[in-house]
Amino acid sequence: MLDSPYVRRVAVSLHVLGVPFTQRCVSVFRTYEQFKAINPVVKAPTLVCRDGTVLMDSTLILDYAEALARPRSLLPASAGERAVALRGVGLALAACEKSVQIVYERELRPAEKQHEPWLRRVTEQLHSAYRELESELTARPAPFALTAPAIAAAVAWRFTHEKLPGTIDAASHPRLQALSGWAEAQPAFLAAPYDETTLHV
Ligand SMILES: N[C@@H](CCC(=O)N[C@@H](CS)C(=O)NCC(=O)O)C(=O)O
Repeated sequence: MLDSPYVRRVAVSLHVLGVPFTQRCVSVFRTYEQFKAINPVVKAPTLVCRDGTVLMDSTLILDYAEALARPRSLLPASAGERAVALRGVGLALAACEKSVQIVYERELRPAEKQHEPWLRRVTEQLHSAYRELESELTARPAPFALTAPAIAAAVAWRFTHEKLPGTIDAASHPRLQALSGWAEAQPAFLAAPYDETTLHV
C-alpha cells in the first residue's frame, strides 16, 4: 500500500534504480490473511524475488535491489560520503517509525488505553528527527537529486503531513519542504503516488 512510507520508499527507489517489479496492494490490516499467505510475518513492504525468496524491511529489500541494479546505486561509494547519506536515511526512517507509532497509538488502541507519556516521547523524537534532517540539508546545500536519503526524507515528510497534519511545522523546515515539493514532481514519485485510498490501517 502506497500510504506506507516504507512501501513507497521501496517503490520510488526501484523506479530510480530501473529494477522492474509488480506491485500488489495487500493490506497488513484489512487483508491480513491474504498478506499472511505471502509473508507469515505480515510486514510491509514484502518483496517476493524471482526465485521465491521472501524479503522484508525496506532497507534490506533496497540492499538486494542495489545488487540487481549495479553499477547504478542510490548511495555514494566512498566511505565518508556514504556515512553522511546513511545518517540521512537513518533520520528519515526514524521520522517514519515515530510517525507510524503515533498513528498506531491513535488508530489501533482504544481511547482509554492511550498512553500520553509515550505519545509525548515519540512526538519529541519525531521533532528531533526532522530538526536533524533539516540541519543536514542546510549544512550541505546541494542540488536536489533522487538519492537514498532524499527519497527517504521526501517520503517520510509526505507521510507525516498526510497522517499527522499540524504535528511538524513546515515553515520551520524550509529545505525539507522544498525537497518534498521537488521530489513529488519527479517521475519516480509520480509513478508511486501517496495514496490514501489504500490506507493500511
Ligand atoms: N523497518 C521496517 C518497518 C516496516 C513497517 O513497520 N511497516 C508497517 C506498515 S507501514 C507494517 O508492516 N505494519 C504491520 C506490523 O508491523 O504489524 C521497514 O523499513 O520496512
